[in-house]
Amino acid sequence: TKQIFSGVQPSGNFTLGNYIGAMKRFVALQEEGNCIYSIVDLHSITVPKEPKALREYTMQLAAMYLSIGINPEKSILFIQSHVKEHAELGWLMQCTGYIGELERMTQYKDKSTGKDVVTCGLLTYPALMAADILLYDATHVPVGEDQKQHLEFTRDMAERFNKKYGETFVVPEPMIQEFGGRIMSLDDPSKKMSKSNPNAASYVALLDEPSAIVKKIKRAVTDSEGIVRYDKVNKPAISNLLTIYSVCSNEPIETIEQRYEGRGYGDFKKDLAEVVVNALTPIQQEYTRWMASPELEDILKQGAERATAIASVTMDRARRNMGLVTF
Ligand code: AQP
Repeated sequence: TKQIFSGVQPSGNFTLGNYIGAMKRFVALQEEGNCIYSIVDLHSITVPKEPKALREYTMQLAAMYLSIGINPEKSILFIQSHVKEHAELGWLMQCTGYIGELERMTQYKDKSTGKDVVTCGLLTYPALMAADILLYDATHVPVGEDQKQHLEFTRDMAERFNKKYGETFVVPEPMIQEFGGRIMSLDDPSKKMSKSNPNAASYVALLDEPSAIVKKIKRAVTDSEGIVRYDKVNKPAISNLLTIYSVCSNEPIETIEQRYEGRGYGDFKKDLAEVVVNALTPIQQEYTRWMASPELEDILKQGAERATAIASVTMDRARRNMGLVTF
């Protein structure tokens, strides 16, 4: 059976990109193996947050996971900082990876360029991510395409550690969708849709009101050809909108292309907004329910216990193999 691990950062404003690229698949994967999903708060503090906002985002993400259909009886859902082994193995991974490898990461370059101050954690982020995955002997890791390089690093760490200290970790496989693995910004199809983009018109947030969704999609960048056709190279903006349409409506691209033959972008965008609103409305309703639910805390506590039971075994093995004394 597959052992599946993935995480999302509680940095607020979860976007359609997060949903289509990663979270939507988390739900389906519950039928394919043992799933372990984390709210990776330790990752989110690599860019310092207001304590109050971090607390809120964390609980909001927990509610969001449940709202999209993560079943806590099937899957383990937990807050990363509740399982201390993440920080501990993260350190061992920092002592396994090299600075040069970390400095080459495009996410690090993107997020550090032009900043007055950059935390140490932003650089060592991939070491912590490697720990997250390796702790659970994950065989499969569903992520968006932006995480591909970090996944490669995780595999390198597992192999390097195993070679040096003996068989300790399972080398995981990334699961990146060819279609939807990289949703682009609405205002610039050359940039990925990102929740930390200061321009809120660049993304659809999962919790956006219908009227905001309609407005954002109406304003989305297109091209001057006026033909609804999928062509990632020459028509990146329309291809991105088609991808969103297709995933949210569960219809193949060709069906959608045919529907808008001879019609302009106006009709297409109007319907796209409706499709997105229809996909998000039930999630938003569930979300309101979960945010008010007293069960939320218990689910996370239980998740942390179940996660610790697995992580502590791997941690012992890593400690022992590396030569840290264990009694
Ligand atoms: N635009 C995207 N298209 C497809 N997948 C995406 N993911 C993120 N953006 C897109 C995937 O969502 C999962 C959770 O992401 P994360 O919380 O770890 O943060 P991130 O990858 O750094 O995404 P953001 O939205 O850009 O967040 P910020 O702005 O805070 O950095 C991951 O599997 C990711 O691949």
